[in-house]
Amino acid sequence: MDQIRIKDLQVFANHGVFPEETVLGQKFLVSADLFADTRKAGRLDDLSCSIHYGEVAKQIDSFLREHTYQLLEAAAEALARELLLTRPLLFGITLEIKKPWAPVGLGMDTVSVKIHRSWHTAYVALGSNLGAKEQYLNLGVEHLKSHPDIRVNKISSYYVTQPYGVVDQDEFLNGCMEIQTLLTPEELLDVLQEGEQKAGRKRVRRWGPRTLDLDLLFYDKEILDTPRLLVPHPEIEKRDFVLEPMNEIAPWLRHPIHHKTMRELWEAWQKQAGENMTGRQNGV
Ligand code: A4P
Ligand code: MG
Repeated sequence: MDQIRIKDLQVFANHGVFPEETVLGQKFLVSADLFADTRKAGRLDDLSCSIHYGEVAKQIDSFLREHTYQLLEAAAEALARELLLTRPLLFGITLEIKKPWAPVGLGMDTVSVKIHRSWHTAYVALGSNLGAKEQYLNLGVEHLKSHPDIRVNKISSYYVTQPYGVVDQDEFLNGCMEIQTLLTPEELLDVLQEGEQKAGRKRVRRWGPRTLDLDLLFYDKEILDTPRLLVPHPEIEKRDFVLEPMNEIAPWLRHPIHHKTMRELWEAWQKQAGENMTGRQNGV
């Protein structure tokens, strides 16, 4: 992706672990690679289609002067987030904050912290088969909408579906959402589980009845296998209650393990279900 680069912007600010640093202040040098699509601005020669680097430089300067952090890590984290939240065309940022006069009592050019942060695209499945199902799904949607680090792009229709796995339970209402987020997958899982708690979810039986289930289906193209998180969510290809709403909001999205699009997986699921039905009717 295209980049606009600000190099070694000088900011006099008060970050540091030592009291004298926060009282007296010192010089910091800030470099930022702003990731954005500059094609339209380039073709039209129009600043309103791009990111105004003068304004960004002023924003960096005032943000770092108005806040005080002990750590360069914290200053960089908060500044990157602020820029990503307030600059609509900014997709990602590589940010380096250098401290030329770090008080370590040794000869040193600079010390710096450099981070890369960006928006991520994720898909979340919603499910309920207990109580006021539609209200619980709406609660899930509102929970994500109200989070400052999440933007909801698309919400599918809600579908009435038959229980999968444990079948001796009430039918489900299911849907899917496409979101943009600054959160990591683990942080996003925490937010999803908070939403389930808000809906009074009790974990009595695995795959059992639930007021609200929020599952992380996809996170960019990542494949994750950690004690808390499997991404893509397992068995998507076998689940009509995921494939049908996903086919509605992202038919072109390709599963990073099966390498098939949501439309292809949904069509394959329907074909298989049709064959099973015909087989049963013919007594196979
Ligand atoms: N976990 C791992 N990966 C993920 C992920 N990608 N997203 C872990 C969310 N959680 C993930 O989940 C158990 C643990 O899975 C979590 O602690 C998390 O660390 P849970 O929500 O507590 O329990 P669960 O939902 O009963 O189990 P699981 O395995 O998530 O079940 P599923 O896959 O959610 O399936 N039939 C229909 N028609 N509609 C449904 O929505 N849902 C299920 C549950 C079964 N049958 C269904 C439906
Ligand atoms: Mg679940």
